[in-house]
Amino acid sequence: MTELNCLIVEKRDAVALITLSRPDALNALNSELFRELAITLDQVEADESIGAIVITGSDRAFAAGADIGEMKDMSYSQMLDDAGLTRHSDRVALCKKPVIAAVAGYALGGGCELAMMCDFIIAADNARFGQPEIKLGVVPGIGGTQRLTHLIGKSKAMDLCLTGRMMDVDEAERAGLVARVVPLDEYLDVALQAAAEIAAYSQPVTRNMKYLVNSALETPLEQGLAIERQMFKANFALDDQKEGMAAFVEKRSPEFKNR
Ligand code: DAK
Repeated sequence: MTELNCLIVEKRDAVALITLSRPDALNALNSELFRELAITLDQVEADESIGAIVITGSDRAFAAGADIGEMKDMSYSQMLDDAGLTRHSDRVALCKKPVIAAVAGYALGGGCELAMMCDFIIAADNARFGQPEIKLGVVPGIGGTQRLTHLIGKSKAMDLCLTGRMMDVDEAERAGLVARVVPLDEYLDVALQAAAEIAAYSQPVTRNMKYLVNSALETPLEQGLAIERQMFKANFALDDQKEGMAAFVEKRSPEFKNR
């Protein structure tokens, strides 16, 4: 793998564990980190032995937002250039393999947005989420008004975006932002365990599953149901469908071959 300054990347059997690592800045997201994340995801996607990904930070912070020091003097034309900070900022949302965010501590601004780009969030009981951009004189830029509103509804999204307040993990779970809340000393293991479980399934099926669930947010119900029905039928072109159903009938564990 490429030498990395802002990430630690480990392979845990069929799971890639990506740890954001800028401890002096609470993992603030700078252009180097976004670039490294994009390169890493390119490599992980190309590696057939990896079936799922976990992105995590530290116990104190998943990420406290974009790097304000890097961003503060940028001009409008630099922003429009789609270089540096803006270039790779949505790469996680485009990842074809399942991605779990394992969040502890602060997930603010771009940090909350990065967690929402993942497929689901497993949070430690000290996690805090928010979109504090309003306090800096800007609106969110990578999903804070859009994905957040899809996930938790207009009223709470307005509350968070307009006041810039943080919500604790219980409120985040009630609101539907977080899939599971676990004690701080367990959140990473629980996320890795969930990722290992997913990685053992058929990769073409997990990829289609992501596509379908994401489609539900963007297509009318009738259209979404039609796509789902077609994809269900298309599963029968996969050896993995034959294997999965044969294994059930033969009362054994399936061995998926990703084809
Ligand atoms: N950027 C840079 N440094 C940060 C940082 C950040 N976002 N957050 C924290 N740090 C640094 C602090 O400056 C401090 O550094 P030193 O002073 O020690 O050198 C160190 O991390 C520890 O932070 P604190 O001393 O402040 O720690 P506290 O426990 O007192 O407070 C805090 C923790 C998370 C409440 C506080 O640090 C804080 O409010 N941080 C800023 C949170 C924030 O406003 N985040 C939103 C940033 S705006 C886009 C891409 C991305 C974005 C938008 C568009 N495009 C591609 C279009 C995203 C925008 C944002 O995220």
